[in-house]
Amino acid sequence: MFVPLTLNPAIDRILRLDQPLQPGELHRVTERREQAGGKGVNVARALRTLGAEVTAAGVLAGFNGQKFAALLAAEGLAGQHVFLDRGETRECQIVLREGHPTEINEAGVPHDASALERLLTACAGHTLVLCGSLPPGMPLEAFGALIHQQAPAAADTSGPALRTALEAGAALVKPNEAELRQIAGSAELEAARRLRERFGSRLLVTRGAQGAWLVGQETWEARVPRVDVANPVGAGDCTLAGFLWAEAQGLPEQEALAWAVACGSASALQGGPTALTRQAAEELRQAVEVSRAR
Ligand code: TA6
Repeated sequence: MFVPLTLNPAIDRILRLDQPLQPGELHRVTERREQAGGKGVNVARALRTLGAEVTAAGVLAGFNGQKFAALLAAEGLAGQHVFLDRGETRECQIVLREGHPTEINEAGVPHDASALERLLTACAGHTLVLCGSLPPGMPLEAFGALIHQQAPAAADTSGPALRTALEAGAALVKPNEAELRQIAGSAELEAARRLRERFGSRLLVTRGAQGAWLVGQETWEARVPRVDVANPVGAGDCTLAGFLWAEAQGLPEQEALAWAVACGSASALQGGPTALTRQAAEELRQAVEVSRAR
């Protein structure tokens, strides 16, 4: 079973506006939706859609934590949670206008190692995937030790935590181009190759409409036809899920890469991870081209 662990879960509040977001202006909300959020939850959604057995894990707190668990259950997604006795699970506001998201993410609730340890004990023996930003105050050394001890299938995070994941020997990391630039100074393929040479991790680099690179022993490039993007939020999470699922089916990594970009594009096309269907991913999979990157 896959266990995507969202280190810093959130209630995602998705707001559609009547006009483009402009600082200082009044905006009317035309549609409002709340859902359990954070990258691991999206990974769990996409894995379930593909037919995998999955439980979304996270450390929750307060009323928002209760709400998170209820929202997850309402979607029929299995959850494994530890509740803190203080604080509030954070909220992320996602403002959508014509497919362009503006995200305003709160920092989250701090917690010490003991909550995480309890959670990991409950999830032992399953395929762990570490997802999203770290909770405030979590030392990078503790995150590095987590990777070292738990050997997750992948770590999808950003900034200093992404660098720590590489230093700790994560099997697979999934930066987008901005995250690659943050830690490598460039979003070029050569920068990803240098990280691979230095740290040994495989890198799944998501490139939006350009597709993705997989940088491992070999380097693969996947291209997907352009789609009309309804909501790109969470597309990278679905890309990771598609890759992990396909490799778990025994497919070679270049085919897993094709499934990965098909899932990411299908999610963006269909309106996000909650709307993703396996049929759409399968259809796009036929249109994905994978080749060795030079
Ligand atoms: O990838 C989109 C998303 O999963 C949103 O659901 C939102 O909750 C956010 O990412 C959290 O990301 P962060 O990097 O703040 O942990």
